[in-house]
Amino acid sequence: MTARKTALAAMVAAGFMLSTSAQAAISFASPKTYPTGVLIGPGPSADSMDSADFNNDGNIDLVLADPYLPFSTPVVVLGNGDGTFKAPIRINVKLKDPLLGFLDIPYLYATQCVNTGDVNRDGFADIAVETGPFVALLLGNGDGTFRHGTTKFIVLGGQLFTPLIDTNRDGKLDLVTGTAATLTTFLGDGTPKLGGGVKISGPVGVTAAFRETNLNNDQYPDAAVVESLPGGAFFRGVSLWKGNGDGSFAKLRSINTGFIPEDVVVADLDGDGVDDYATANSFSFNISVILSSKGFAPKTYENVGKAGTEDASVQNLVAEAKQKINESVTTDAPTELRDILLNSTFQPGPVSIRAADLDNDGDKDLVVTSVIGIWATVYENDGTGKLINRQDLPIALLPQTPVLADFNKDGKIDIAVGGWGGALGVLINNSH
Ligand SMILES: [Ca+2]
Ligand SMILES: [Ca+2]
Ligand SMILES: [Ca+2]
Ligand SMILES: [Ca+2]
Repeated sequence: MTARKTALAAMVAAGFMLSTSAQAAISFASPKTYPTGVLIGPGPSADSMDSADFNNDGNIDLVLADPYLPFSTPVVVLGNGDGTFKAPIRINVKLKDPLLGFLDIPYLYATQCVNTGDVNRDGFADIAVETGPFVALLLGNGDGTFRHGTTKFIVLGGQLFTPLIDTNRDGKLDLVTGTAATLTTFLGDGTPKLGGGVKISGPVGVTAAFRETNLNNDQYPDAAVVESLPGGAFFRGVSLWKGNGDGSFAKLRSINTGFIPEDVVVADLDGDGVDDYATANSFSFNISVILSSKGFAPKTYENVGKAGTEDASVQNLVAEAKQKINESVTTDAPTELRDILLNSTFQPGPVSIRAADLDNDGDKDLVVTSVIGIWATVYENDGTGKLINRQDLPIALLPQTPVLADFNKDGKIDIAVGGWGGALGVLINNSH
């Protein structure tokens, strides 16, 4: 109680958003812990844990990177569908080194990140990993086991991520990763080989996270990238990139955040139809919330009028906005994206941030894990992007990348996160 009062007082003192309005409270049951076999933890990569149904039983499963010890392949933890998890299974796949070529060797460098998706479109979830100077694809067999898909050489960049995104909307997943001074996209051809060619985007500073976003309402995914920007937002930025539709991206602008962000989450936090952003700033010990409005997306302007209005002034606004959007995407001029930057109060070394509607009230709430501590910090969204009712929930020792999903199929989003000591902490959502 005292701690809560102190936290609230600190929030008021910091001028952070505070609401006294009654809200449906977010609550979680006491944490349960399951073994992962990943002793030091799945690592600080923005994507050190992910989820998919690997054994096709309808239950959400987890995969964790094991980044610290050589020969450490990822670990799969199968879900029982009731919020509990089975014993961990180390993925037993050899990596064919594309440089040496003649050897099937275990991973030399351990796995730094994991991202799931069905690359070869066989209905079974696959896993993309980064391991040393390689990205590799582990093909799911649909029973919780995997086989080697492909391995590609990369020139290492900063923090590691391998999201599987259909960048050119051809129905085939592509693999995007951060490389030295660039972003590299391996275009998928629907086969296990990711054989559709390579696209390079840049230049880019040292990258820490890559998330899909929508900047301009065209059919192609855009990107929010956590990036240190020499000469610009040095060590403190998230940059927004327009997807060119061919697998490459063009940087439109950067936004200053707190110091050394490690992760960014994309979510429409204020309900205006435009993506907003929040970053986990590991060295300013806070999170930044960037509310976008009247941005690249004309949708905001259309919302100026009431639904179905024929008001000419609104139509003019829309036309004007579209004109500006066209200008902004064809030049490097500052865009119309207006951001409101709000920094939270103290977080002990926040490294990961995720969004989901935890109380089923229609807005995305935030979950932050901090690598110095034992907590998943939950912020309730009041529907306008203001974060209220902060709760620091014990979940695991030095918790790293959380996965938000409904593990027990009760319609409420739960939290799982791997931490040190081989522990998977799970918080089951029991909000009313
Ligand atoms: Ca499953
Ligand atoms: Ca597959
Ligand atoms: Ca909510
Ligand atoms: Ca649930």
